[in-house]
Amino acid sequence: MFKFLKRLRGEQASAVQSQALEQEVAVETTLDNLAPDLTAREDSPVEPPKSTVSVQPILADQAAAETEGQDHKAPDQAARPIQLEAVELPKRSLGSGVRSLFGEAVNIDELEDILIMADFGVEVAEEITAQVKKDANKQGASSDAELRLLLKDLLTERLNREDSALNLDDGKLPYVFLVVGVNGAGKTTTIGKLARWLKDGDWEVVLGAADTYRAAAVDQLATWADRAESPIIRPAKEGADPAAVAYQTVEMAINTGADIAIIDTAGRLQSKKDLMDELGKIRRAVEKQAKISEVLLVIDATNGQNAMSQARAFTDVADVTGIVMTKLDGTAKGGILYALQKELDLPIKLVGVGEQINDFAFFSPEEFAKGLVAKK
Ligand SMILES: Nc1nc2c(ncn2[C@@H]2O[C@H](COP(=O)(O)OP(=O)(O)O)[C@@H](O)[C@H]2O)c(=O)[nH]1
Ligand SMILES: [Mg+2]
Repeated sequence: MFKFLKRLRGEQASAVQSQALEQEVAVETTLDNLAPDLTAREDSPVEPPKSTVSVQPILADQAAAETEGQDHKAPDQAARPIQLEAVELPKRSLGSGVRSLFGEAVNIDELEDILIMADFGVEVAEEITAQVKKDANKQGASSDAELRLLLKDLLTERLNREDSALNLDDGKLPYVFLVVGVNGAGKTTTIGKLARWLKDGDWEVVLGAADTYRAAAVDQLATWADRAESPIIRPAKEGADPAAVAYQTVEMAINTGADIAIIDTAGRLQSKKDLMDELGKIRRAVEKQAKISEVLLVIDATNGQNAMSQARAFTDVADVTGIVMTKLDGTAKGGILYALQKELDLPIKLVGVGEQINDFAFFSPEEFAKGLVAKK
């Protein structure tokens, strides 16, 4: 599991602060500094009480965050160091959200067609099938179970990337996530689930309803904000400037000492230029105060090959850092995930496997591949 840095709060925080002030130590916040502590923790047979988890003084000087074009509003932030702690987010699982490719025993002669039907794409299907055949010959694998295992291992290996974790670990708070994608892709739902998940991990979250064109969209995010017990910045009126909402969301996160601001955007795609202008304006508004940690592109897996052209429309105009693939539960065409990650050369970071609050997870190549080859 990934470990992420959030603000240390409460008594622990004040204890660390006074300790830090006495010693007048300021430690650069990098994962390297944390590494020895984390290793020690993992190796210890009994988990130490929470108060000792990461109570070495890790101080991040927020005002010193060397983000380009940064223009921090709150001057007192400069004097106040932020203390961070490394945490894991609660476990969520893909569960049975991924549909198997095989209704019957694996027949290697049908594999290519099955992969094509699952939207892996023709070339990929051909290439994977050839590789499975080659490996099967080499290892003398021929039983159903052996072939499933071969395919699972192959897919897992090929889907594995170093950059699939969310960018929540550079310690420059608040982290800001922009969430983009066409209408109906699952942006608002994903934000709600993500906010609840972070909240369960004791993070403080602020949501921004920068999809200002439809009152219903704002209300929908507000409902999720309630479920996630997190504040929301709403536009003053329908059609208000999305960039202003984004600005205020980050401002609130800074002023309340929240860990993360997540900004919902409109999915209008009238023209590339409009989209670029709007997202560019939001980006600049955010960057007046903080760095953007993630631009998450939400893609509906049930759109099959259309998902690819949709994704391109966004990756061409926004600096997308990761993909959220929703509605995997609703499709037998899970191969689109593979095709997207490869063709766009962007990591799938999160997946949605249902409409309920816990129906999503970090993308795990192994869990996903297991789901694809599972026996029904
Ligand atoms: N089955 C399923 N439905 C989803 C998932 N994510 C979102 N939805 C549904 O998709 C619809 C559109 O979602 P919404 O978040 O409003 O999309 P937005 O327009 O991009 O904000 C809603 O009915 C959601 O409940 C998912 O992972 N699985
Ligand atoms: Mg929405």
